[in-house]
Parts: sequence; structure tokens; C-alpha cells
Amino acid sequence: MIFNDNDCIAAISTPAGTGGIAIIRLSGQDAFTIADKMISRSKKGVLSAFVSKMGDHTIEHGYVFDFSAPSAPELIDECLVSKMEAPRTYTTENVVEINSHAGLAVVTRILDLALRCGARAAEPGEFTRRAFFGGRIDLSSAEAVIDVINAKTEDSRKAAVSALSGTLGSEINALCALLSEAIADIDVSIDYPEYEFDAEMGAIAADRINTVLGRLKTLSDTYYAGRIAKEGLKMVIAGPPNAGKSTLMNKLCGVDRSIVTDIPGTTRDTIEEFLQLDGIPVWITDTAGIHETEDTVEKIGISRTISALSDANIVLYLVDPDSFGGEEDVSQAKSLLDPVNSFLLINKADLPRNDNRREEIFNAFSPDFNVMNVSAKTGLGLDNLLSSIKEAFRIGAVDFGYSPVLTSSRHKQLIDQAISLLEEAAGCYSNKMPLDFVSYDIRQASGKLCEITGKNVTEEIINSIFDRFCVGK
Ligand SMILES: Nc1nc2c(ncn2[C@@H]2O[C@H](COP(=O)(O)OP(=O)(O)O)[C@@H](O)[C@H]2O)c(=O)[nH]1
Ligand SMILES: [Mg+2]
Repeated sequence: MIFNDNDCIAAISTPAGTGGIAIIRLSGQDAFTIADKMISRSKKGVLSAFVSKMGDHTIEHGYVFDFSAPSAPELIDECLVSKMEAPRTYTTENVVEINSHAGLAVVTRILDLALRCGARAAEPGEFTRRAFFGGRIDLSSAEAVIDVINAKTEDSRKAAVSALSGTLGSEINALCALLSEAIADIDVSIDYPEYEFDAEMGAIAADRINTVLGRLKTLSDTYYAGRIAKEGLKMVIAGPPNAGKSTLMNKLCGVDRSIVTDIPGTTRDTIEEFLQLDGIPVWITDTAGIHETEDTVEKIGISRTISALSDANIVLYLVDPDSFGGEEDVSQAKSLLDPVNSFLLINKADLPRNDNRREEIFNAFSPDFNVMNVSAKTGLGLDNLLSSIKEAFRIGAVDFGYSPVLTSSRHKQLIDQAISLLEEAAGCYSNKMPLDFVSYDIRQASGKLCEITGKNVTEEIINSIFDRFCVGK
């Protein structure tokens, strides 16, 4: 992987395909002189150092030419060209953006020209990587760029834009500053052992550790909701055949996505759909009914159901009280489900019967499981279900967009490691252990936090972050 070097890099920054406008971006010291070799102000194709002579942060109309074409300069496209001088640019380097028409042949030809005029094809995420190495953004903001691009819901967009604007980085820097002060307080006592340990100073340091601990825990607590906003909740509908799983899938999707019949075994494969339930992004999966069968296709479908169950954040296990309720049914369901993430839904509550069966099923699963009566057909009880899901996943407890929200497992892991190190430090302090133990733990915790902002991070981590980017960003 190439690190920040002096090459001028080029890439198509807009998605492949036809459209109104595409952007080909160049970044690097030589961006202007390279652009000069391929853009003419006049339609006649005259080399006149057009881009170099443009004003800083201006946009002008021009023409892209292939000046190396065998006979005369060949007109490739009409364009608008933006010139941005370092360091006030996305990458902190000289940047040129060529807005051309967005046809595949046009953009690939312009990129090819840029490469022949001296640019190098950019690696995935290399523009943002340069912004990071140029010191314009920290690593947490760089990571947020990809999250903004991928955001599918308002909450995930808000969380990502807030991280991009630096809210997470600023909070981490503020906490690191507090830790540095705590270390300084303690080091005074270590460096001058002839003085008796200043208890007041120690108490201030302990106070700082506790403040940081509290703020880190608040951050850590946002992760569940943050991750759901970013990745979506994996919700799987499972249960015996004919329970009404596909009916529920269709009701939640608002369209007839799955085939519904009263013939058991209609749904033989898993069917996945993305939807927003009251603002919560959900990947919902309808599955083949779980039961004993000799049918080869059904068997494969059921094994897919089992694997979907193991991957789910939330399982809606649907049963029809008309046919469900024997000991065998109950123990099979319990062996498949984890009470922590499963809702047992007794379906067909619109039918005026089966009250005793419903009660029996309720008692067999409650209180370990969250049990509810619903009607997949009429929607009865689904509002209730949705509120319980929100409560279970603490969705709604997090204020997206105003305070930092964790959405990355890397950040969550580092923050949790910092929390346990600081708890250890606080423990050492209150047990009156040698002060270097305390300051050692605080330094380690601070190191973990610096990995979030990229002040203290390995090349592998940086590579793994930028590898997730697309070319052109
Ligand atoms: N009355 C009533 N019938 C339902 C309800 N949910 C599903 N059904 C019916 O039960 C049958 C099986 O439904 P389906 O969704 O295909 O079940 P699946 O095999 O679990 O996917 C169909 O005839 C549905 O119309 C419900 O809430 N109330
Ligand atoms: Mg079905």
C-alpha cells in the first residue's frame, strides 16, 4: 500500500455509469501542470497553461483534449474545471476537479489522459488518506467519511456527519487532556519522592480519572444504537410452517414480498428485505418453517433458517395456537432460541378462539421470553412489538447528531479497553498501591484513546481502514 508520497493521484470520484456530470479528481503537487497538459480554454485546443493561470478556488469552462493524438489535438469533452490550491483542499494538496459529462467512455478516456500526462491511479481511499496524513482530519473523521457515504437512514447519516465534523475526535482529545493532567499530578509525587505524597493532588487526579471514566461509559453505551443505525438490525422471522411468518414479513414490509398460502412449506428459502420500521433500519428475513421433513429442498431451507437464527440480532418466533403447544413444540422452540434476543409471538389473535391455548403457550415461555399476542394479518399488537424492540435495543435513548455516537467496533473495543485500564488505575489508587502503577495504567488507557484519533496507530490499522474505501474518495 502506498503512503503519502509526492505522486499526483487521479481517479473518477463519481459512480460508474451514465449520468449528468462526473468528476475526475487530481491531487498532488503537480496537479495543475498535469491538468494544463490536457485542458484548453479554447475550443481550438491550444496549450496555454490554462489551469496554472486560473485563480485559486475558482471554476472555469474549458475543453479536454488529447494533445498526443496522431494528427491534430483530439477533443474529448467539454468541461468545467475547478482549481484549489494547497493547503485549503480536501487532501491539503493542490487539487483539480474536472466536471465532464458522465458517460463511461468519456470519463475513462479523461482518467487515461490524466495518467498519461503524469498522474498515478489513486488507491481506494487515497484522497482521504492524504487528508489524514496532511493533518486536516483525524482518523475518526476519516473513518466517518465512508460511513457518510454508506448511510442509509437519517440516524446513521447524523451519527456519521457528526463524527466527520470531529465530535468524536474532540471528545477523545478532551479526555486525553484530562488524563495527561492526571498523569502530571501523579508524576510530581513520583519524581519528588522526598516530598510526602500530596493527598489533595492525588484526590484531584482520582477525580479526573472518574470524570473520564464516566464520559467513556456514556460513549460506550451509545454503541448498540449506533451500530444498529449504521448496519441495521438483523431481524429473522422463524417458526413452524403455516404460523403466518410470510404474512408478518409482508405486513412489516408493506408489500407482498413473500408468498402466502395455507399450504405448509410454501416458503422454502430465506427471503431478505431492507426496510425502515419507524426509523429503525432493519434487514428482515423470512424463513422456511422449522419441522421434521424428508424433502431435500425443505431440508436445505431449514438449515438456512438455523444459520439465519444464529446470525440474528432479533428473532420473531411466530406460532399458531391452533397447532402449536405440545411439549415437543415448546422444547424444540426453546432449543433454537436465545431468550435475550427472541420474541415469542402467538399469532392469529384476530381469530376469536384459542384463549386457553394462548395462555398455556404464554406460561410455557414467560417470563424467560418476551411473549406477545399478535395478528400478522391485521397488524394487531405490532405497535406494541415495535415499542418493545426499541426498548430492548435502547433505540431512542441516543441523541444522534448532537453528541458523539459510537458506530465502529474498533472504537468501541478501544474505549472498553481504556475503561478497564482506568478502572484498574482507580483501584490501584484507592488501594494505595505504588503511584507508578496508577500512572502506568493511565498512560496505557490514553494510548488506547489515541488509537481512535490516529495519533498512536499502526500502519496495518490505517491500511485496514482505508481498504474499505472506494476509489475516488
Ligand atoms: N386469521 C389469520 N390468519 C393468518 C394470520 N397470519 C397468517 N394467516 C394465514 O395463515 C396461513 C399461513 O400463512 P403464511 O404467512 O403463509 O405462513 P408461513 O408458512 O408461516 O409463512 C395463510 O392462510 C395466512 O393467510 C393471522 O394473523 N390471522
Ligand atoms: Mg412462509
